[in-house]
Amino acid sequence: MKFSLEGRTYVVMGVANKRSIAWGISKSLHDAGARLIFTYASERFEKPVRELAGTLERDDSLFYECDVTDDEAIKKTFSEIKEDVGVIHGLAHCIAFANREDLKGEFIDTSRDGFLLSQNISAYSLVAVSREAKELMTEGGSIMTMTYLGGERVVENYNVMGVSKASLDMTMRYLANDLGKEGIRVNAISAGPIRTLSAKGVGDFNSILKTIEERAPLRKPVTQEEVGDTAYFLMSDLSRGITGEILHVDSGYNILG
Ligand code: NDP
Ligand code: N5H
Repeated sequence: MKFSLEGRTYVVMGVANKRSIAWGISKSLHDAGARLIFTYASERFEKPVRELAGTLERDDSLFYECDVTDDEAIKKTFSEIKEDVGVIHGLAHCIAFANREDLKGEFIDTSRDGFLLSQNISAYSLVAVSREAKELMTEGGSIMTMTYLGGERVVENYNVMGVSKASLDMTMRYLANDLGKEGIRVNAISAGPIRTLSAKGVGDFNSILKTIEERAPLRKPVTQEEVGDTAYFLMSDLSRGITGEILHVDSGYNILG
C-alpha cells in the first residue's frame, strides 16, 4: 500500500485507558503498519498501558515514563528512545490537564496557579517535547496535538482549558514554522466531545452529546477511531502538503453559528 506506515516508528503520549483518544490513534497507526512507542505520566499508568499494548498484533512496542512538566524527564525519555530505536517518524501529543475546580463556574475565578498549571501541561509541553523529538526525526516527521473548539470560542465550563487550547493552537503554528525547514510538519486535530477519563465528571456530558446529535451536520458524536484515522492521515505522506493546520474531526459542529 502506498501510504502504509510500515518501517516507521511513532511516539504516542497520553494513553490512560482504552477510551483515550491516544489509544484510538495508536490502533489506527498500528493497523497501518507502524511501530509504537508509548509514554505515560507516572508509574501508575505503566501496567494498564502495557496491558493495552499487549492486545495489539505487534509485540515490539516500547514504554517510557514521561511527566511532561519535568524537562529532565523529557530529555531522558527521548535520549532513551534514541538509544533504543534511533529514528522516529512522528509524535502524537494527547495530553492536557486543568484542576477540576477550574472547569466549572466562571473563568474569572481562575487562580494564577490553576492557569499556569494548565498552560504548563496542556500547551508548553508541546514545545518541550517537540524540541527533543525533532532530534530523532532525521528522516522528516509529523507531530500532532489534540485541541478543542473551546480554544477558538467561548464554550461553557471549558474556561481555563479554552485559554490553554488557544495557546496550544498558536504553539502548534509557531512550531510548524520553525520545523518546516527540517521536513517536520506540525498539526492539530480539533475533536468533538468524546467520553474519556478526562471528560469524566466535567460538565453535563450527556447534554453536550445530545446537542451534537441534534445539531452537528453529521448528527452523531465522533469516535476515538475517527480521530485515529485522521491522525493516521496526518502521520502519513497523504498529508505531506499540510502543516500548521487544525483539522476539525467533530461531525462538522464547528461550522455552526
Ligand atoms: P485521557 O484522560 O484519556 O488522556 C489525558 C492524558 O493526559 C492522560 O493519558 C494523562 O496521562 C495525560 N497527562 C496529564 N498530565 C500529564 C503530565 N504531567 N505528563 C504526561 N501526561 C499527562 O483523555 P482524552 O483522550 O480525552 O484527552 C487527550 C487529549 O484530547 C487532551 O489534550 C484533550 O484536551 C483532547 N481533547 C479531548 C476531547 C474529548 O472530548 N475527550 C475533545 C477535544 C480534545 P496519565 O494517564 O499517564 O496520567
Ligand atoms: C466544555 C467541556 C466540558 C467541561 C470541560 C472539560 C475539560 C476537560 C479537559 C481537562 C484535560 C480535564 C482534566 O484535566 C480533568 C482533571 O481535572 C481530573 N482528571 C484526572 O486527573 C484524570 C484521572 C486524568 C487521566 O486526566 C488528565 N487529564 O490527566 C469540554 C468537553 C465537551 C470536551 C472535552 C472533554 C475536551 C477536552 O479537552 O478534553
